[in-house]
Amino acid sequence: MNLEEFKQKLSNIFSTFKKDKEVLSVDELKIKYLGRKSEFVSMLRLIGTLPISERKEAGKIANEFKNKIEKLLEKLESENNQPKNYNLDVTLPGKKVPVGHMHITTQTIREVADIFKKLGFYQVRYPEVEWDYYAFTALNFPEDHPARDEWETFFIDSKPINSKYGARILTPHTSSGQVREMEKRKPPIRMINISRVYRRQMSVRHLMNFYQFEGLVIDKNINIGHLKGILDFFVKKFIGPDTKYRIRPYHFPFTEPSFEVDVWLGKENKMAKDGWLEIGGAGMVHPNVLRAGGIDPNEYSGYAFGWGIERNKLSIGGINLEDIRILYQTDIRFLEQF
Ligand code: FA5
Repeated sequence: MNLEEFKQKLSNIFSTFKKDKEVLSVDELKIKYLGRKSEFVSMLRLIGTLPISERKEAGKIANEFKNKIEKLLEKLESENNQPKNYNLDVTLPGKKVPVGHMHITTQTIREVADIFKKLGFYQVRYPEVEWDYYAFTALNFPEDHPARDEWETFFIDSKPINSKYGARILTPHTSSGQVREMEKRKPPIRMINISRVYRRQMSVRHLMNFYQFEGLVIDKNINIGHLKGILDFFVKKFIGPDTKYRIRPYHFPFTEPSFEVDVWLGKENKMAKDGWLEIGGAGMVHPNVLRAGGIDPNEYSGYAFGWGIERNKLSIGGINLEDIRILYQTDIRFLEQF
């Protein structure tokens, strides 16, 4: 090889470098063009084979080649370490990743729990798979009394399997936590039991499984004024300060007297009946229920209320659903509004 051929070879290497820098990364270029096994390094070894008079010039040319490549690599590195035809425009706005949030029911459970916790209630949760005893018998429902039918219960066992507790069921209401709580704790009791309940019901106003929140307060000298005060506070805080509602006499075997509470949603509201939506039951704890929980009704009295989480949420102004079941149809277009 002579100097002329040496120059030509380096110039050829530079031409392929120019093409490669469009497709290879800076690291790959460094290895291919200046690395130990590169063509350039093997050319340096050839300098010693040139005529002595040409070696100095060849060394100078090789040095210039190396500097030129290094400069270009530095430039590429500062241009984001990407080959030029890599299609990335860092100035474009990023893609929005959809962000989920808590389901409307979970949000409501938390809101309700917060309100009652500030009023001195503690939160508990009792079994969803329950004994007939806690859901009915201990709550003063006589055996085979038609009032049980109102709860449209799912039975797990068709026959009673326990002489005291009866059959196993899916609890149809959170009131099953009342006697469980009394067995666990002596008065004063101020529980809020929020749990899932099940019923053989299905309509625009009825879900087959839904949530209830159950308040139970037992202490000395508890009277109906305390119950009304709590319900009034809750309705105004949760639904709104100007909520129109009514407390209507009703019958529950486990409270005496008993009431139902309706909220006025207006005639045009699709969930309401004649403008009113029933959101919960309440009353003074029946003496037989206190006895079942080992509490002396001559010494203590109490009140209880059991309301539906979903129905309460839907009674907030502006939410006007045609069918309560949409809550659990996992329709993102609906859920993302809350
Ligand atoms: C009860 O379940 C009583 N345990 C309430 C109670 C507790 C009364 C303590 C006295 C003392 P009721 O069946 O009415 O009562 O249900 C109470 C509330 O649960 C209803 O007002 C409604 O808000 C909700 N609810 C009842 N059934 C359904 C259903 N199928 N789907 C959605 N919400 C329902």
